[in-house]
Amino acid sequence: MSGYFDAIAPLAYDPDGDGPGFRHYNPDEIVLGKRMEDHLRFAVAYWHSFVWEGGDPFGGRTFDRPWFPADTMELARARADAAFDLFRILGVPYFCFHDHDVRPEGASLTESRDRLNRIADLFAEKMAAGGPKLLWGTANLFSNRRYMSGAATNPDPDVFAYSAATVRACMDVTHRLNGENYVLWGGREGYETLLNTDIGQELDQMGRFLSLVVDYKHKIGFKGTILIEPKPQEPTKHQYDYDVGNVYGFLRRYGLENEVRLNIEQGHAILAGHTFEHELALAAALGIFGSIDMNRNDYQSGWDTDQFPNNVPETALAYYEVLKAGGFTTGGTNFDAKLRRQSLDPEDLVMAHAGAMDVCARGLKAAARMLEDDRLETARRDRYAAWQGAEAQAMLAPGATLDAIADAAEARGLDPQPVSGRQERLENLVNRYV
Ligand code: XLS
Ligand code: NI
Ligand code: NI
Repeated sequence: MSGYFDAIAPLAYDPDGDGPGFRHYNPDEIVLGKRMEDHLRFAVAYWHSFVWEGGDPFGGRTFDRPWFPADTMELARARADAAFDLFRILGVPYFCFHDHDVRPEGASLTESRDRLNRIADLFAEKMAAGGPKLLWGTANLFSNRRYMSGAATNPDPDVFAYSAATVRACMDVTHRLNGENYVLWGGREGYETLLNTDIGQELDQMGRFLSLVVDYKHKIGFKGTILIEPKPQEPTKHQYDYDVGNVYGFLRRYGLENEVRLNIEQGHAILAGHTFEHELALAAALGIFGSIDMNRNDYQSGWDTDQFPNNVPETALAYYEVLKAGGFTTGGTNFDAKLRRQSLDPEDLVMAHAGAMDVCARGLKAAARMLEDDRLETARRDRYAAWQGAEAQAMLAPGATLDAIADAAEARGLDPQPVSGRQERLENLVNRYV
């Protein structure tokens, strides 16, 4: 117990209440035959809630947390106590962390690994004592200046090797804590100027690194999923893991499309000029959907502001795609979200998560109703119904030739007539659920 959240009791489902509590998130409520908690699989992100200090480009720390600056193991333990207190108050089933979030870096790789292991011992105790499970672990290969020019894609092979040692330590700890996934977000895997960059060389390094990670997963018997998190800009001008389509091409090139899935973040989708649901639907269609980071950007400022979700129609359309993809298996809903820098109080941290959980619960319920009613899917199926015909199917089957299709089209005197896409009617239909 840290004492930090002492004034706040564990939150309960209290639909008509006014105080701290959930208005819509009811973990035991059955949605489409499954408990809401098991659908949503919420996770708190250690970094934004317990490491971020409230700074922006014009000013430093605004938050005053008793564990700051957490540059000793003692303060790192105090931070862990506070983190597990928040997890308990929220009743979340999962959390996520980077190595860098939970322990101060040591003077050597070995000392950093030992420190990570000691914090993992503490996590293991707290998890066994009723704490949440680990949705995913990951390595921070972007904050330290050694990663300035990339981790796996660095022109210096020593940084590649240093990154390998760091990832091994993080995968070991994730495995030991029964993490359900291991995430790689390529924060510095990109470039600033082509004038000093060999793109082909860097992509080969990144493909090799990922193959080594996959081999190591099998070597240690880690049963979780390896996830790549695409993001188009920030911090480097040109990120190699730009978006879902781009990562799929990368995975195919290095023969990893059956080994790696994606962790898709709403804010990153927006930065890439897509909607969240586009990225989710595409990943599902390509068979690489894994998990989500449910945090949005500010639509005006154009950068990754990592805000808690608060727009029900957006979350409804996202969970609609998640449900259509069969729901989460090892994945879940991670709040990779931070407070606004004026939100100083312990209550702000609790209420931000509680509100986000409620928004997701409403979105999930709306998505479930849309799916159950089947009206959207009926309309979608109807739109493609002509493809069920024998002649249409034959065009897609092996043996079809452009020649034969062209001859038949001429012989039939084809003159296709456009059909309405009915977008507004479908939008009106969606509005009845959200
Ligand atoms: C940054 C990413 C990061 C990953 C984990 O924009 O979202 O937080 O989720 O490294
Ligand atoms: Ni992000
Ligand atoms: Ni993220």
